Amino acid sequence: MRILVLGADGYLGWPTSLYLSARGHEVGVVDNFARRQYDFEMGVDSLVPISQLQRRVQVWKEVSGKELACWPGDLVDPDFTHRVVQEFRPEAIVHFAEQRSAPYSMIDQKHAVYTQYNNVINTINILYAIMDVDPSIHLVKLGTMGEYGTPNIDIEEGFIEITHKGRTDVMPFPKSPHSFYHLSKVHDSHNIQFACRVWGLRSTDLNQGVVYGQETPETSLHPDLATRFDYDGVFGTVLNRFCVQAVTGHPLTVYGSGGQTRGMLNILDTLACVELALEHPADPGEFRVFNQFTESFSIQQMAEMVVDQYSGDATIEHPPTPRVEKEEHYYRAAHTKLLDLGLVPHLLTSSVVRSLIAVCEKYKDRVDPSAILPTVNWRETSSSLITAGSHGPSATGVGDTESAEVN
Ligand code: NAD
Ligand code: USQ
Repeated sequence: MRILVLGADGYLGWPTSLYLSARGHEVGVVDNFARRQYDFEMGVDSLVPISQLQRRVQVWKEVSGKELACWPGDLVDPDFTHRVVQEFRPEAIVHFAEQRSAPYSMIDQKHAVYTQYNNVINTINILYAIMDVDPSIHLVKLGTMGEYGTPNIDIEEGFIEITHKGRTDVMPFPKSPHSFYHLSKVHDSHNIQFACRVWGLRSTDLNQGVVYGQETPETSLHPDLATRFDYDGVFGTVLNRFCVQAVTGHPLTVYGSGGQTRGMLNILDTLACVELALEHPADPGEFRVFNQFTESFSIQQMAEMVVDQYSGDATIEHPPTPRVEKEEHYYRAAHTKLLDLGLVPHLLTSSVVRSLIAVCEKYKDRVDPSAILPTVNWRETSSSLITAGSHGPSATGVGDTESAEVN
């Protein structure tokens, strides 16, 4: 299959590109390096060193004999997006290319606007490019479980049958997202569903949970093929962060009571789920939603797992949550559709936690302790990014970067 991977320089896009290439697909990779720019802005870096995209592509060719067609550029630019789709002529597009941090989207107005503009507009550009070039292209879009929030009822897989005043219909499941970032995914879902309904496009929305892990069989082949690993208070996700905190002697930062429950999955399952969606495409006109996670845990449970598996002393602290979220709640979300297609999950066993801790041990000298604590407060309209060399919102500069000139 000819597959275009958007956001291919990122945490998940890069290993997915290698995984699909290794399986004999022709893969094109697109990225505007915005993610690297956020690191510069915040004065932080990936725990695991990463090479530039062009170097990664070159090393992959040396290691595997396979080529990746490389398209540096910004999907917010409609001409660029159209040209890539026109010239590469994919049968499927996997779309990872968004600003994906909830705290980043809550820094201040500029970052909220940047996030929604970047994510919503680039997705609209992709829909137009597909419609103009080849409406049979299957769009596999990364959404998020956080679109649903934490309602006091079971979460269904995308849609719910509602009977209202004696009439019944199947409607999108009600959304109650956690942040301006998560809201951007809701807006994307609506736009994609609309394009499927009105233009007959085909799409799978993968409502993914929080991902953990760093190594895949392909990225482990050479140090220059490694994918990024974020641990800072803005981009680091919870389990990855807890492992870094344990190995650096920092108390594990369970926000609030830690009863927040989230769907989780191993990075290896992200790759497998994307492959399953590609192998079993949506029908023309179909907008399909898969809930892409394998297990759910409370934050407190995950912290305790890390403490139990770490060979040294690790402690847990409970700072007040900087977010506005329920700290104790009901959580039961359906996630059967990918299992029905054949997903065999990699579950969060003790040995998986230990292997994640081992990655963190290997690179712990690269950790900047000042980047660990959260600085973005959901209750304020302007938060400081207290990292090396950065002193508040005026120093964050997202609107000053070429890729983010949106205001
Ligand atoms: P990431 O930030 O590491 O990667 C995203 C990539 O997209 C980056 O390399 C960035 O430079 C690129 N990008 C952003 N805007 C772009 C644009 N306008 N044009 C071209 N490239 C652009 O994020 P990730 O963790 O790999 O996540 C990938 C996707 O999966 C995101 O859509 C995210 O919302 C979703 N997701 C991630 C997780 C997780 O735990 N990491 C969980 C659920 C869903
Ligand atoms: N949390 C802590 N301590 C920490 C970090 C996080 O208690 O040090 C808590 C948060 O308060 C939250 C939960 O852990 O309740 C998850 O936070 P997170 O930062 O790991 O994940 P989140 O902000 O939800 O975002 C991540 C990805 C995002 C993706 C989402 C999937 O960054 O791209 O969409 O996971 S989901 O959560 O299912 O929406």
